[in-house]
Amino acid sequence: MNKFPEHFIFGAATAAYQAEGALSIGNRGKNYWDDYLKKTGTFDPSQASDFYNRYAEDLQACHQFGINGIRISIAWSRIFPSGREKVDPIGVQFYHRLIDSCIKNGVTPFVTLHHFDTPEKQFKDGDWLSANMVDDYVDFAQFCFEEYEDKVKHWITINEPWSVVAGQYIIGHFPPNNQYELGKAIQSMHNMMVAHARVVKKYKEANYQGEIGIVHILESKYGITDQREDSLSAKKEHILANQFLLDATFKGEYSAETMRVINEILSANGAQLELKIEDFDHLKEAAKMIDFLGVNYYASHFLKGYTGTSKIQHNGTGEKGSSIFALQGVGERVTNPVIPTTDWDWPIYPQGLEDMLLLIKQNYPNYGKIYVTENGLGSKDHFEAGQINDEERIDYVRLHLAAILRAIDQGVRIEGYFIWSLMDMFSWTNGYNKRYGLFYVDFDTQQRFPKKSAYWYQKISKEKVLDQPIKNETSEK
Ligand code: BGP
Repeated sequence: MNKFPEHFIFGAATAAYQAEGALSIGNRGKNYWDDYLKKTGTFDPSQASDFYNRYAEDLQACHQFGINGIRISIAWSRIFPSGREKVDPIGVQFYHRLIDSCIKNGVTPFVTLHHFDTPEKQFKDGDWLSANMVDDYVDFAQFCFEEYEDKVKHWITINEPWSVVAGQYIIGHFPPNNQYELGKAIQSMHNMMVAHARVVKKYKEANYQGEIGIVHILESKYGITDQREDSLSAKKEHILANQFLLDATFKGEYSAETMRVINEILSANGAQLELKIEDFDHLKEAAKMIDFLGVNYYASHFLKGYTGTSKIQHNGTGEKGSSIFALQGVGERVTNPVIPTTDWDWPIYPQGLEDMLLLIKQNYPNYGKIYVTENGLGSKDHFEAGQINDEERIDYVRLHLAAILRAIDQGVRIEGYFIWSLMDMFSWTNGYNKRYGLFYVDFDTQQRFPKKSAYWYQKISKEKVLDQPIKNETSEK
């Protein structure tokens, strides 16, 4: 079937720090990126896409282009400049105006409470490794529920715990820029899941009339060959990056297999994990209450057995072929010669999305429902006489929407898709030349231009039918 369900959301995604700019407006407090980016001088986030001032225009464009859902995030340090206690009414009012504008334009807001932007104070106190941080985050979430409950009916607790810890403690391109600290990464993921669970409980126990979920980045992992050591590496990376988090989200505990592999990874890296009994009380209760899972999907990975020490090189420039990713006690990501990659070395493999959606249905039958909350193509995009012919983005999105339709046909409950991103934005570790938007942003003037993909998406959203068959290469054989 090429047809989407009647009430399917054709959305687009943003995140506060990547879109808003306006970093010195009101009493906004810093988050952990501000000083780091200033000090390293890598990229300047101060303008981003100026969404703070231009949201009304962007939401009108959503309305015009049939985009009926948007992911936004609330910047914690705009509400609580020091992360706790004292509220800045200027920040609070900004999000009222933004949310009102979504509603006025018929664009359902999905609001994320933490999108990579811990306030500076909590970051300095240890970020997700600190118990105080978790308490402060729960208070912030509760404040937002009380403040915006009559307008926001879809809440996301945390965006991509795996990416946070991979960036902070494994790859080292997010502050505090630690590398290969697998122990801290796993501990931090666990603590984020407990924080998530406490927030889900607060929301559901207060009986708010809306739904709440979490967003995980879920990339499928395959052995590059059928050899045992390659499939084992794929399995290990899957357990580390996907299964650990899915178990916490929907089982409220880690399965015996998860714990066995996590312990193997920890011991290969000379690290340990501290799990408290009461953590599992929270996780178990929240697993029964959660309403939906947000799946972010860009790529899958092909793994080869690896016995060396960790070595990682991040491709933040778009120089194809420059990435390295090998983890001690896990495996090495390698290029699959028959799978295309982006200039940033991300394998383009829509089948991996279908496989992941089916895995969720199979292994976590209480998942409720799924929104694909991010998917899109980062590319350099050429602006020629006011036109951006981003055919490759259209192809990318079409293939991933086809994978979603195939999963729906096989019984997975998927209720929406949010393209990353609505307009071109600031990319945390790639700056401004990695563009994802349906709308091109001229970062000198902040003028917006619809790309060819925006017109294509408009048509799909209107007709609710994909314009090509949904079969994949494998099923055609
Ligand atoms: C996701 C994040 C987004 C966004 C996107 C693209 O992991 O949730 O915030 O940045 O990836 O990533 P990048 O900008 O690194 O290409």
